[in-house]
Order: sequence, then C-alpha cells, then structure tokens
Amino acid sequence: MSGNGTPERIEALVIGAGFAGLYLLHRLRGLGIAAIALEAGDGVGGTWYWNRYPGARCDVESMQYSFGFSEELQQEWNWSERFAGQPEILAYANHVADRLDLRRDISFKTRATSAVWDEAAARWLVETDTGRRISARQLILATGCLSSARLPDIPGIEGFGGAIYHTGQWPHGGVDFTGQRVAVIGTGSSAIQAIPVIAKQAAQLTVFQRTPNFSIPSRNGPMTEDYAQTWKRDYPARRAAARQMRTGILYHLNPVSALAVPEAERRAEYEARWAAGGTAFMAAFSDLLTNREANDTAADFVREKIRGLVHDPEVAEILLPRNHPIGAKRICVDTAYYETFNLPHVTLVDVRRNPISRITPEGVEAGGATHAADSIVFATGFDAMTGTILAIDIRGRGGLSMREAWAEGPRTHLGLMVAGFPNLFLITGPGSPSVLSNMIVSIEQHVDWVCDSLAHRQRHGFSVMETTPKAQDDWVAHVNEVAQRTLYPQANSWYMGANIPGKPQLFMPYVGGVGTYRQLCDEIAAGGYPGFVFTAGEQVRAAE
Ligand code: N01
Repeated sequence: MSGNGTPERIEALVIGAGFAGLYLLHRLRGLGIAAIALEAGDGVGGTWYWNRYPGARCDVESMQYSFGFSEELQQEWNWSERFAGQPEILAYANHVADRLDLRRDISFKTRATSAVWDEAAARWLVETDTGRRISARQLILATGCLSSARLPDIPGIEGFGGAIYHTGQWPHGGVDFTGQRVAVIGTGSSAIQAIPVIAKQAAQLTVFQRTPNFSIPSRNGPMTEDYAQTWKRDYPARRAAARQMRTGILYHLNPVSALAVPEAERRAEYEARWAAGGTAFMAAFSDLLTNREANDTAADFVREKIRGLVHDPEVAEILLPRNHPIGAKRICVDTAYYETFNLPHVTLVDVRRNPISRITPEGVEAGGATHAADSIVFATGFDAMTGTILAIDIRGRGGLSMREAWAEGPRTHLGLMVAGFPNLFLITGPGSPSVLSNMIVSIEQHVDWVCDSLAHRQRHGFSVMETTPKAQDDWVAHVNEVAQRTLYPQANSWYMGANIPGKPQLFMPYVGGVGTYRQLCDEIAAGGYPGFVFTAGEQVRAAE
C-alpha cells in the first residue's frame, strides 16, 4: 500500500479538506466515484483550520457563508453572529464532515509532494510526505487560495529571543499576550482583525505598517432569530439570486454611477453603507471599481472617516491609504481597528519612513530604533493562489512541470484546467472569480461543474479530459482584458502577485463576476465542452 511497492489505486484523489475538499468528497460519492482526500492538517476546515489568530472572522455574512447545496444543512445549522468568527466556522466545517460522514475518506497529516502523469496508464501517480504512493485517474486540487503562509525576508528572524507567530499558522491552543510587549508586522485583513484583540491583552503593542489599507466597520453583532428566519424561510430563492451576483453575495448593488448623483445624495449613500457595515460599501455605486474619479469619492469618504476616528492627527495621517484605489486591494472589514490607535499603549510605526532593517534578539529594528518585543506576530500574508499548487512537484504530459508552465504567471482555462495536465482540476484556481467572490458559492459552482463533467464522461466512456492550449490562451487573454477595464491592476496587491519578490505580476482572479462566469461554464457544459478534449478509452468506472 505504500513505500516503493504497487501504489494504492483510487478513481479520484482530492488534495485538501477545506470546504472545497469536503463538498468534492460528498459529490463524488454521490456519483459512485471512489475518492479519498489528503489533508496536511489534522482536521478539516482549510483556511479556518489554519487561521486561528485572535479576531479571525469572515467578512461575508454567516447566512451566506455556508453551503447552499443541502436544504437540511442550511436549515439545521444556527449561526450565533452576523459575521461568524473562526471557531464557529471551523465547528461548522466539522459538522458538515460528520453529518455527511466524510472523515472516513480523509487522510489527515498527509501532504502531497509530487504528482506525475503516467501516459501509459492515463493516471496520476501522487507521492506524499508520509511515503504513500497513490495512483488516481482524477486529481483535484482543492488546496485553497491563501494556504501558503509567508514570512518576509527580514534578516535576523531566527535569532529573535521571544516568540514568533504567523497569523496563517496560529497555534491551536491560542496565545495569551497578557502583560507582553507585542509587535505586529503588516496591516492587511488579518492584522486589521487581530490588532484590536491583541491590544486588549498586551501591555504594549507596536504595529509596523508598510501600506495603509481601507477598512470598513463590520458592525458585527449577535444573530437575531428574526434575521436568521428571514433567510431560512427563503433560502432557495436567496441562494439562487446570490449565485448570479458579481461577488456571489446577495446585497444591493446600486446601478447608478457615483458621478451621476449630487454630492449630498452620494454622501448619504456612503453614510448609510458605512453605518450598515461590511464589504457592501463597495456596491454603493456601479462604477467604484472601474472609474478612478468615482472611486476617489468613496476613498475620500473613508479617509475622512479615518481622520474622525483617530484622535492624533499625525497618526491618522499615517493610517490614510493613498497609494491605491479603494477596493483595488482587498477591502478590509474591522471591529474598532482605527480606534485602537487611540489607546495609550499602542504605537504605529510607518515602515515606509522607517524601514525595518532587521529583527534583533530583543525586538524589531526600524529607522535606527529598536522596538523591544516579547512576541512578534507576522501578519504578512500568503503566496496566494499559486503558492500551494506549485509547492507540489506536478508533471503533466511529456514531463512538463507546472512550475515551467506557469513560469510567467498562472495560465488556466476557466481557472479549472491547465493545458498539458489531463484529468487535473483546480477548484477556485487562478483565472476564476475565486478570491473576488464568496468562496463557498464559487467552490460549489466549481465542484458541481467538475462533477458534472465526470458524469458526462461516465455516460460517454471517456477516461481522459483536458483543455486545449488555444482555449487556455483565449481565456487568459479574456481574463487580462476584463481586468484591464477595472482599477484592480493599479494596486500592488497579492491579486497581482506583487507581495512576493520575483513572482510574475499579472492579475490572477477573473473579475468578470460570479454570475457571468457561471453562465459561461454552464454554456460550455451544455454545448458539449468546446475547448476541452475527451479521449475515449478505458471507461471511467464507478469503482475500481
Ligand atoms: O495578508 P496581506 P493578510 N515588512 O497580504 C505587510 C483574506 N483574509 O493575511 O501591503 C512590512 O493582505 C503587507 O504590506 P504591503 C483576504 O482575502 C480575509 O492580511 O505589502 N510589512 C501587508 O500590510 C486578505 O486579503 C479575512 O506593503 C510587510 C501585510 O503584511 C488575504 O486573506 C481575514 C512585509 C500582508 O497583508 C490576505 O490577508 C483575513 C515586510 N517585509 C484574511 N511583508 C476576512 O474574511 C508584508 N508586509 C475578513
């Protein structure tokens, strides 16, 4: 079963047991396709398994950040807050795994290290860090978009005398910062959630900011029975509507340009959205992500709010985001983030003016001064969208490696398949809406599409499916073209690969919108899968 002998044989191998891996196992089982999942962690939940930092919380409302494929599941689960925190979402993932009896098909603490396409057998041979060798007809990467946590290249990290943490790999038992001097490096979504919570415990908190971000208050609060019931009574229709939205989230997208209304009306709309809280702020007007002048009106409004929230004008000035359009970097959502900088034991260091030169045994050296710390929290992000896929040594037709194929940036057809890599599917891969959307909505759509394609092959006796270079080239061109029509490429974001030195820079997710993308995928399936090639051969069997 392992070692150098005959590999284990399975029809479908899933990598990852986050929400994508869980739903895949469920759907594959329903098709009678024998499948197992490998999971590096010792539990399910993916992102929500790893990101246990204080304050970790979803910025999509709980009633929408949950599976919609099962009426029983969505009726029986009760959320306690408007925006669920990490422990509750992890509990939900565990509930789903138990309810659907998925654990028996998951190998925990097992990381795929390589995957090689065997032309003769038309199968993937996958090896793991535990020495297992698995031969699978289908290989499905449900590896998540933000799974490769990244420490920056700051000299001296290994010599630090205190404790070091990364938000994306937080200790399971939690961390008690009571009485400590804590340094937080980074001010992205993770830091913006963690900073107010860490500030409540720490004796002293120093925040190192390189780029200020726009953050909108979440207005999180307890879930009311009324609100939950409004959703539960109407779930099928609401889920169906959300699936057609640009982001896969049901909210009111104002169809009017920000520039088409008088100043007072514009302000009233922003005030209402600010008061309501959450990312729906970016739906205040139709052109906030396509027209810089329109975008400036929203950015100015938020900058004015920051000035109002932060007492010290010099600190406020440092916190004002100015180098990118609002929303072009992932918009953040917070609970009392800006207010935290009014606390006497919280200090903000502007890393642009005072660059971090090194980590010393005592703390963080920036601009010639040492900021003493007992703990350093790196909230420095991820090698997003491609890092986890490329960490597996994947070799397709003719020995082509994925690293070579993506040397100039990820290339996919629909974010679902890569030319030269038959029977290998990506879930929410680069080139799909993925990180610009409600991930669970996109996961369900991808898994359904992949499973429908497998059912199609079962019916027609095709054992191999792959995309063509031409279809891939056309899709990559389309993804770039629609991105260029927006303001997204104007920010040095992880969407562009800009946070990783040397990573090719191109806009990775598809901005065309979840509804449009779904329609395209549906049309391709209904039209007999143009852009994909099927090879008739040994019939895909329900079980081997
Ligand atoms: O990571 P990030 P994240 N010296 O890459 C800074 C999702 N998410 O973990 O911008 C100093 O956004 C870096 O500075 P700069 C969400 O999609 C969602 O916070 O590169 N600073 C930046 O400030 C999100 O976008 C939720 O100049 C350094 C920070 O570290 C994604 O995950 C919650 C540095 C990294 O920010 C990633 O968020 C949390 C250095 N050498 C996360 N290197 C919700 O749903 C990096 N930085 C609410």
